[in-house]
Amino acid sequence: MPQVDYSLYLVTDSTPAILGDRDLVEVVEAALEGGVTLVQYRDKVSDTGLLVSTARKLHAVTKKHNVPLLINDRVDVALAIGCEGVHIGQDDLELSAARKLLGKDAIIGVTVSSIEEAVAACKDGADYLGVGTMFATGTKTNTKDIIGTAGTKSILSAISDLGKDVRTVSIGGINASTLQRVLYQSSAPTKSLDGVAVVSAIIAAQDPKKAASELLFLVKTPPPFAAASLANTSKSTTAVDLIKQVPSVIKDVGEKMPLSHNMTNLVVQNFAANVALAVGGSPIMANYGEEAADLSKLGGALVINMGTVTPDGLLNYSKALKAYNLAGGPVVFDPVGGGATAVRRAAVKTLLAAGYFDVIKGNEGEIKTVFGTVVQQRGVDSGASTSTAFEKATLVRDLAARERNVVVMTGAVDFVSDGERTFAVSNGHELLGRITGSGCVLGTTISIMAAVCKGDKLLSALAGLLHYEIAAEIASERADVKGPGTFVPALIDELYNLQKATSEGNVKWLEKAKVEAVDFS
Ligand code: 3NM
Repeated sequence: MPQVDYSLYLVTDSTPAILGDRDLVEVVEAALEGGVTLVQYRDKVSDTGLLVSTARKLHAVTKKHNVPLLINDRVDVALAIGCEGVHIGQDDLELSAARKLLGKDAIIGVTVSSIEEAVAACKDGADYLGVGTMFATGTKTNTKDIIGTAGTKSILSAISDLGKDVRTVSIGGINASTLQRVLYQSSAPTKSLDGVAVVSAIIAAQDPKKAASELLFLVKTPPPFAAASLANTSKSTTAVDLIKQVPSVIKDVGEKMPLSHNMTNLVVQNFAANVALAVGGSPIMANYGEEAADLSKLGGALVINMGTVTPDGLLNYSKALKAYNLAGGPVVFDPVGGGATAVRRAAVKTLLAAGYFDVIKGNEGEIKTVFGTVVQQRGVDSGASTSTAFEKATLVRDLAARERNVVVMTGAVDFVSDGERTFAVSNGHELLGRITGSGCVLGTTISIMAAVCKGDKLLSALAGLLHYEIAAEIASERADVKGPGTFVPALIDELYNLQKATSEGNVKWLEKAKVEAVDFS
């Protein structure tokens, strides 16, 4: 069988809501001209006679473009027109029967939404899997599970463990704004998606040819937020080497004064703006999502801090997140109090589905919530720790690997990981736990480092942690600091002093860094 290209898989829909009053065959032909690599004719309602005649017309145009045509569900229609294969759902004819009818050369794909279904389909000889549902979609509302990039990644890992060479495409809610992230974040270390399947992003597009060619370009191009990191193939792996690079990050901040766009809670607006300035950034506290398209083009970073989340706020965060993802500007997520209420748990899920976060920073309760563990936080505080250091490090590593980003868990010992490199940082001071917003402004600090250090997001988080926590240590030792009240201005002073000293080449303060690689062996 010739090699099938699964990059951009068009699934048709003939309903007026998607196709409008246009002719399906013409729309598919335009999509083929735009670069669609595989077509599935999916029509759940038409009579067999119409199915066969439409399929025949579609086959004529797909053949012209050397692209295989598959029929959804109906093996009889595929046999009648002699096309290249079928796609079957979990409730359709079983795979072995379809194979018997169509023969070994036919392309047979199966819809799967769990590891069990994926493993069974692979063992039964599927050529490819349609893995979904990625995101909730109006095109098909009776889907079983919304599995997101995390669920997709676990399915890819399971297939790769089987040692079977089965192709995969993701389906559900994939369009120009989600496509690159889907491919990037779903990718497991040993297996990536081969492409994406779309319905409305092409069939409902005003110009299906243009839509297809844009989507195909996006399939072949790394997402803007990952390009620098993917291009950097020589990231340092040891604590010593990373610490050596911290001064250059802080110096860069001093030179570039990157924008730190904060969509943060009511409590810390002023404090966060002061910290941003002291660290060397340029703060803007802009909570209106519409502004993000312009602000995201200024080379800075965004902080989304859901400490005082509202329905309106959530819409604004999602809008801003998408704008920064598109511009390649780093986004730091601070899921404040994420485990405190059902509303916040839902908000975390909504935001994770809305876009890509370069860094997720939170306390133990918050990071557990983002991972999906049900915890009950007491307000925005983490509450008493229930995990060992090793468990925390493992959680941070696993979440970072799942999201393909950097995760920072704050605490007496902080953990930071990009899924491959994991470090424990023992800097900081008890007084940080006695003032409001100390975690929030760490998020702001990290955003500023991230804006100038896109090639190594872990390094940017580490630079932010060390700058902030060592400043806190130095502030706490000052004679004028008598407690939390006097600690706040001293902390702002010392953040400023460390920026200034580092920019002038004095990096002695970094000798205080207590960073250790976590050994998982
Ligand atoms: N199958 P759109 S979701 C046909 O999850 C189909 O198995 C799905 O449409 C599944 O690209 C879906 O417009 C519809 O979101 C996808």
